[in-house]
Amino acid sequence: MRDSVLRFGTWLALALTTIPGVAQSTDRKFTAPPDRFDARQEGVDHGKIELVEYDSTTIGLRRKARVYTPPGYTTDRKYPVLYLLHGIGGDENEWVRQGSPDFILDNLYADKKAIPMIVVLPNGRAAKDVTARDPIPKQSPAFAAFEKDLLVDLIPFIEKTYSVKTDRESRALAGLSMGGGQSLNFGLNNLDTFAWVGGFSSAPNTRPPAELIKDPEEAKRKLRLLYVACGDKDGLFRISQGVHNRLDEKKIPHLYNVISGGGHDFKVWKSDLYHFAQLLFQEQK
Ligand code: FER
Repeated sequence: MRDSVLRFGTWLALALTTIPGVAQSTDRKFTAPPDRFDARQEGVDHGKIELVEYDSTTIGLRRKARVYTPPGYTTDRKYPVLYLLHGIGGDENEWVRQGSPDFILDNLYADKKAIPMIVVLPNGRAAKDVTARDPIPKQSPAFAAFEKDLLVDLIPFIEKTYSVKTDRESRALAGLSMGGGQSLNFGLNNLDTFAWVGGFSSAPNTRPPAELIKDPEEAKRKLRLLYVACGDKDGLFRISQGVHNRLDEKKIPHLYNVISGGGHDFKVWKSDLYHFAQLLFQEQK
């Protein structure tokens, strides 16, 4: 009896992982990045990070962003673009100071593990008089207002300033915590602009899961990648769990990466960038 129960369990587990449309999201296993994946390595070509300023018609200000161009960036080629967003305490410098996005990508290119791309690191707090020191309720509307600034001001600025591809399949949007919530909210609300979306440890600014995707069929058709990840020791874990459950319910393909023992910190977010960047702008391996 016990034996047959066990065998039924094995059969069920196999069935769940092989029947199309059932729990497809949890199949992929993400391993920890290798040693020094985020370190500046000798013998590897390096990209550049520069500071740009653009006119925000949305906010009525000149606003700053950092832009990473890959090693050997040339106007003879057109590159896809990842817009990578920060958290509640950050700005355009947060990823650069704490997340080593340039070294992570330099090292991936050197190993031919990622398609050369431009990474834009905006300031996602779109307001005249709100700072990282303000309480969350004052900051939240500024993070929400960034949707318009991004679509109307920043993306057009990037596309006229850099040698980039401008179709939806050449734009990705991802971010950490508040930026993860922004990425899910803005990305899934603008599938004609973004085909690749990632939420890393997304915060409570994430729309309620039932409201995130208005048209599941459109999402299935247009999304090339939806990556949802969180550490299981993160106080915000339930947000990503809720999004994942809703996506499963609506059978929307996505990758769900639960980082075992992971907290709300850059150890997790650097690992997310390492995995997410390898999946971008190409057929899934
Ligand atoms: C909250 C807790 C945390 C919240 C936002 C955060 C909007 C954001 C954290 C971060 O960006 O690191 O209740 O509400």
